[in-house]
Amino acid sequence: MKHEQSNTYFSQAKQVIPGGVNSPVRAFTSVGCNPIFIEKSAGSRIYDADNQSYIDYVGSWGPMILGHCHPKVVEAIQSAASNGASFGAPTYKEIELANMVCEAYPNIEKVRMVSSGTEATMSAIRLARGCTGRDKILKFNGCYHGHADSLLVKAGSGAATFGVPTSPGIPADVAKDTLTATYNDLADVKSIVALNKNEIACIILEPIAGNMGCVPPVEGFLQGLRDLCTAEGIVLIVDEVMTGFRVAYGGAQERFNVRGDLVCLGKIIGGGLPVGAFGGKKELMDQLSPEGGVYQAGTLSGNPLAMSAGIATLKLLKEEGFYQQIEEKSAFLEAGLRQAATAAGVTTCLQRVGGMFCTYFCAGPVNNFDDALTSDTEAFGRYFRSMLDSGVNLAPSQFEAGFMSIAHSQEDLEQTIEAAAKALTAL
Ligand code: HOZ
Repeated sequence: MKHEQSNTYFSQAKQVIPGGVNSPVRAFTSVGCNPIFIEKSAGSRIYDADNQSYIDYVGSWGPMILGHCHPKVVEAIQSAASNGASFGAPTYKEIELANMVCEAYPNIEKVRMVSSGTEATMSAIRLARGCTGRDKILKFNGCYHGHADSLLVKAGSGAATFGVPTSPGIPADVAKDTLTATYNDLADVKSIVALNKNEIACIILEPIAGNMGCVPPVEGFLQGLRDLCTAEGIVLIVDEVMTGFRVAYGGAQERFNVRGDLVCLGKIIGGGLPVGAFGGKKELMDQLSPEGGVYQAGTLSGNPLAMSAGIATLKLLKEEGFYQQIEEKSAFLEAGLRQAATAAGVTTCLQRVGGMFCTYFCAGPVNNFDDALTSDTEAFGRYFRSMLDSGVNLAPSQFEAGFMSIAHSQEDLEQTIEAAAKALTAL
């Protein structure tokens, strides 16, 4: 495929936007080609500036579980916009979405809306620190929780794609309070906690890591963290920005039956509009300002357009059989991709939970970030470019997850498998 218009736009963008993009992975740097500029979308497809169509498995990095431009979501946004784009004052829609979130997550009794996943995790950590009076936090190598200073340490995809584990610009004094452990290694966590007794405010994790590809928790890992946090008075923050309403209506916590003290949400709850949220039990959440002393605020928090898109989206997800259909589509794709790799004689490791998946170019299994780094990223780059050329849009980094939507048709899936067979054979 030719990308003349996209290439022209990219040159123009680089003049006025750092690297030509407003979020680094979008620059396609690690896959060895220029980014495509998107003009429009519908259902399972996006269309670039050269009017070429692609079956889309990025889905705005997760939110578009209904596919693009679902008529009910579009209508909800249009109708909200006609009443006003932003007030900086409370609206009923905030209560409606908060109720839906609380119903879906029994450990969320109160929820605060923010404008991005980064704000959600940053604020949840501040709350955990405020509630415990402790400064240190523990995160996992390869887990990404947005780009707040204390969380941009060994942060997976965005940073890993560019080979910078921890960003310059993070004060050493801030980074020193961020401890890192190996994902899926409970013994490692226990020894770090023992070494920092009564000093750790929270443990934060992606319950299925989606910023080092797609790494499910091994048996007992989540429950082990839960027990450890309870015993040590540590706040367990489950970052479900990616997995919430994605791998089940109640997210990974429903799927694995383990509950955090605080939960971060984003992506799907905004139906594609900028949103984030964090919530938990009343005792913790009531320590937030104005009830309590932990400050957190935002002009666009609870924005009526985002609330409306989120409400419309969640209503559709509640329909009978929704997640079963996502599972079936994803399982079909997984089986086809595995078969294509075997037929081509290429060693791959496909990992998937519900509608979230990743193909690594190594034997696997991939249980942590070091395992993910064994994937042949050059091979991934060639695979990515061939798929794009065949009209399939994958995330432009080995360390990101792919996302299925309800709009992907059987024909889309078959076309994707065919494209993969071609790409893998040519590797
Ligand atoms: N690494 C981010 C998603 N996991 C990238 C988001 C974006 O570029 O929009």
